[in-house]
Amino acid sequence: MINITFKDGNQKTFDQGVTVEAIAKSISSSLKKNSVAGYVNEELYDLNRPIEVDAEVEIITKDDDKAIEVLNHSTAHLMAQAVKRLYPDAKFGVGPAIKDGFYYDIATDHKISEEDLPKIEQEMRRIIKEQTNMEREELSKEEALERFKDDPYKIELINDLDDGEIISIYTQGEFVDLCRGGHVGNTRHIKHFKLLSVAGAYWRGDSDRDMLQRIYGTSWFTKDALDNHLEILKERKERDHRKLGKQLRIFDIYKEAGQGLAFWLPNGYTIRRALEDYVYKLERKAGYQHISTPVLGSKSLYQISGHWDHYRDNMFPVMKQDDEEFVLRPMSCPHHMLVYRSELRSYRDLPIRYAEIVTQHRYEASGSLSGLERVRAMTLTDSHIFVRKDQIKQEVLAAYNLILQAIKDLGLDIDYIELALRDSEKGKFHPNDALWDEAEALLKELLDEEGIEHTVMTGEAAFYGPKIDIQVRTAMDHVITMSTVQLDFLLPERFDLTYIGQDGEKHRPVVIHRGLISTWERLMSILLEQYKGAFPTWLAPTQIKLIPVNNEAHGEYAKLLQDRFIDEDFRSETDIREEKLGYKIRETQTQKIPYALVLGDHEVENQTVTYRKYGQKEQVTVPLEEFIRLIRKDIREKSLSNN
Ligand code: TSB
Ligand code: ZN
Repeated sequence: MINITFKDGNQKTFDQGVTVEAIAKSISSSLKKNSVAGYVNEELYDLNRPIEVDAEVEIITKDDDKAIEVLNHSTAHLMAQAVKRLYPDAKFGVGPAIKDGFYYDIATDHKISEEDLPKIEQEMRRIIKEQTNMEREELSKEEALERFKDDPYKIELINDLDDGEIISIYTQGEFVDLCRGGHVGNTRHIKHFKLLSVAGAYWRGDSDRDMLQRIYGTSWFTKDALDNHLEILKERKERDHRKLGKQLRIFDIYKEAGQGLAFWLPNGYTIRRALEDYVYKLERKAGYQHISTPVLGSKSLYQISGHWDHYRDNMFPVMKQDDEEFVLRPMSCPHHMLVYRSELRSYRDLPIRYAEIVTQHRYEASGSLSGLERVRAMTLTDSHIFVRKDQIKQEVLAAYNLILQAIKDLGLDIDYIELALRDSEKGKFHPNDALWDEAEALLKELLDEEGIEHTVMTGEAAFYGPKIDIQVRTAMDHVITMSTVQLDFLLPERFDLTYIGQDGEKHRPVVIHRGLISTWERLMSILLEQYKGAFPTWLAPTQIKLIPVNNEAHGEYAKLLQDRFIDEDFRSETDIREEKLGYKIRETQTQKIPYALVLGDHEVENQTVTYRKYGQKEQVTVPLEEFIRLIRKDIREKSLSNN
C-alpha cells in the first residue's frame, strides 16, 4: 500500500501502482471523466502511469491550463503514429505542444501537402477507435540509443541528454517515441482535433541542417471549443496584414529585391503620405522641430555612440570606400547628437525636440521577418528630445501623452504598457550601473506617480537605457512594440553634450528617444489588421468612387463632381469601365472604399448624390453641397465609422 496526500492535505491509501486515473475515480466518477493527467510529487504524470511510492498528488482536470497542453501533446503523438502508418519511411524530430495546438517535425520522402491532412486525420481517428494505451518505459542511455538506432534525429536528442538522466519512451501500439511524458494515457481520450497546415522547418532551427516537414494541429476537449478556435483562426487569417496588404495593393515584398525589403504600392504610399502630414502637424503643435539626416553614417560615429559595441549584430556590414568606412544606420540617434552639439546651448534653450521621419536599416534574422511587421529597411517616426534633469519627467510624460494622442486619433487598441529594464546579460547593455539605476528609477517613479498600469520586463531595455514600450497584439497573436519612450543618460556622455546652466557652468543634458507610432512598415501592418483593411476616410487611398449608371448620359455630371472633389482635396476616382453596375458597386466593397456614389438621371436632374457608405446596406440621397460637408467632417474628425 502507498499513501497519497492531496493538495488540501487529505490522505488516502492505495495499492502500489495506482494511476492518477484510478485515484480520480475513487473520488468521483465526474472527476475521473475530467481528469487529464496529474502532478505526482510535482512531476507531470500520464493518466495511466503507475505510482509506486508515497506521494503528493494533484489531479489535472480539463479546466486547468496544463490540461490543454497535455491533450495537444498527446495528439502530436497520435498524429506521428498515423503519419508513420501512412508513410513508413517517416522519421521524427520534435513534437511539442504550443499555444492552442501542437506540431510535429517529420522527415519523409513523401512531400506532405495540405491535401494529405484529411487522410492523416482519418488514420488518427482509426487509432482513437483502437483505444491504444500510451505505455511508459524508462531506459538507460545505452538502451535508448539501441532502441532508436535507426532514427538519427532521436539519437541526436538522446546524446544531448545528461548522463544518468532517466530516459523515458512511450509505446503506443506499434509506434514508439522518445518523450518526457504528460499524456492522456489512451488515444480514446482524444476527440476534437484538426490538422491545420504544413510548413518547412530546419532540424534544430539550423539552416545548415535538414529541412523537415512540420505539421501543425490543434486539439480540444469539446467540439464547441474546437469550432470556436477554428473560427478564431479563420478570422485571424482574414485579418492577417500580409493577405490584406496584397489584396488591397498596399505593399509587396519581392524575393528578387531581397528579404525584408518592402515596396509601397500606390494605395499604401497614399496612406503613408497622409500619415506623414498628420505626424508633422501633430509634432509642430507639440513644439518639435523637423530635421533630415543621411541614411549612412561613418563607422566611427557608431563607435562613439556605442552601437558598434552593443548593437552590431543588428547592423549591416561596413562599406569601405577610399579611406572611409560607412554603415547603413540602424538608428538616427548619433546623427541627432551631432546636430545638438553643433551649437552652444543654454539652459533656456531646453527642451530641444528634434523630430525626423528616419529611414534606417537593420539586419534582422531571416526567420524573424514577417510581412511589414519586421523588416530590414524601415522608416521610423523618430525623435530625440534634449532636456535638463529637472525637465525629464515632464518631457517623458509629454512624449508619452503625444503617443497616446496619436494612437487615439488612429483608433488603435493597445494591449499593454511595458517598462523595459536591463538585466545582467553581458555586452547587451552599457556597463555604467550608476546611470542605469538613476534612469530606471526615474521611469518607475513616473509610471507610479501617474498611475500608469504596466508590466515590467527585464532584459528588454535598449543598450543605452530603459524604455516605456506600448505593445499591441497582432492577428497572429504576437505582441509587438508600437511606440516607445526611452531614457538615455549614456549618449550625452559619449558625445560630450553640454549646455550652459544658470550658474554659468557646463551641464550634461539627458536624451529622450521617442518612437511615435513605430515605423511606417510596422504601423501599416497594425493598421491593416486592426481596421481589417477598411481604412477610415481620412486615410483611405480612394475615399470616393463615382459610378455613372450610363457613361454617355451621366458621364458629364461625374466629371463635374470629380473636379469639385479634387478641388476639395478629396481622393476620388470615376469608374467608366464597360462593366455591370452591380459588379462595380460590389468592387467598391471588396476594395473597402468608404463612399460609393451611383449617378443616374435622378442625381443629374436634382444635382444630388446617392451614396452608399462602406459596410452599410442602405443608400442615401443628399444635395451635393451637403455631401461635401459630410466628407469634410468625416476627414476632419478622423471618424472611425468605416470600422
Ligand atoms: C526611438 N533610437 C530609438 C528611437 O529614437 C530606437 O530606434 N528605438 S527602437 O530600436 O526601439 O525602434 C523604434 C521602433 O521601431 C520600435 O519600437 C518598433 O516599433 C520599430 N521597429 C524596430 N525594429 C523594426 C523592424 N525590424 N521592422 C519594423 N519596425 C521596427
Ligand atoms: Zn534614438
